[in-house]
Amino acid sequence: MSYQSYQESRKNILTDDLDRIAEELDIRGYAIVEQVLPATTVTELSQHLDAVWQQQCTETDPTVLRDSGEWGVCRALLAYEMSFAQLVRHPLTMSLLNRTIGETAILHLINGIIAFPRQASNQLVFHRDFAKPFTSDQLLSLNTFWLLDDFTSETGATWFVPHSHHLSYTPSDAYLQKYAERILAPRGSVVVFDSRVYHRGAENHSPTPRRALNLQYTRPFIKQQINLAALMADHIDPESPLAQTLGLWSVPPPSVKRFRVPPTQRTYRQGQG
Ligand SMILES: O=C(O)CCC(=O)C(=O)O
Repeated sequence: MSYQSYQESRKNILTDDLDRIAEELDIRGYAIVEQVLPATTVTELSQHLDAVWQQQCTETDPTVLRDSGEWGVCRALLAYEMSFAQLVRHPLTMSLLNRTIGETAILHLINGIIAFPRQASNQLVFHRDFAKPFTSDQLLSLNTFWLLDDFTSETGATWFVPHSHHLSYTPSDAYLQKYAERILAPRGSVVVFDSRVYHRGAENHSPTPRRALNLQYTRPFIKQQINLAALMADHIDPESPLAQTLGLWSVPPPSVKRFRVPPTQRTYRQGQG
């Protein structure tokens, strides 16, 4: 295809699917990638998610979960089941992080989202996962949203508002409703999104729960939703790449004395950013 090339404009050339994902992420704020997880992995992770949810329902009274808007939100999955670690540093995620936030990105949260049939949830309202009253010329936060069930209009596929990650204000309800688009994709897909893009869940009209895993990554100087670094410290090798992604290499020194050690020994390691 021919196009007119201006001296001041660089034409984006796509050489592989990662280029396509990165371009859509930049321009639209999200991209869908199908057939990432094999069916056996989806089944295994779905079973683990169901088990963790049962456990979290015994730890916190379901009435409290409902009243606090936590119903169907299964937090800090990794602290309950290490199998979820395979998603934390999934090759697709790492490639995208390296192109966007940088390789020192840390995991901000790892939550399971269960949309039970015909049940209200806090996720049904348009929101941003990184809702801060400022914009940045560098990407600060990125999500990978793994679909464990088919996302259809019946099961309550998520709505996204393209381009809304660039806005410094919240669009009107009329705009959000008019321009939102649905993620219709099969289980095993992943939706990669800029955490500033507006999105919302939808009511599940099917007879079975609709499950997904939401992983969010930020630059390492941003605090985690739950202190995953502390929670996981005794369960992983502190020198492993997983430890870095869980935030164990970007811990503020706990005292003046611990700050005044050689920089190579600091708990907030050199070069983490
Ligand atoms: O469940 C959904 O479709 C949306 C989930 C969501 O908005 C979130 O986890 O931030």
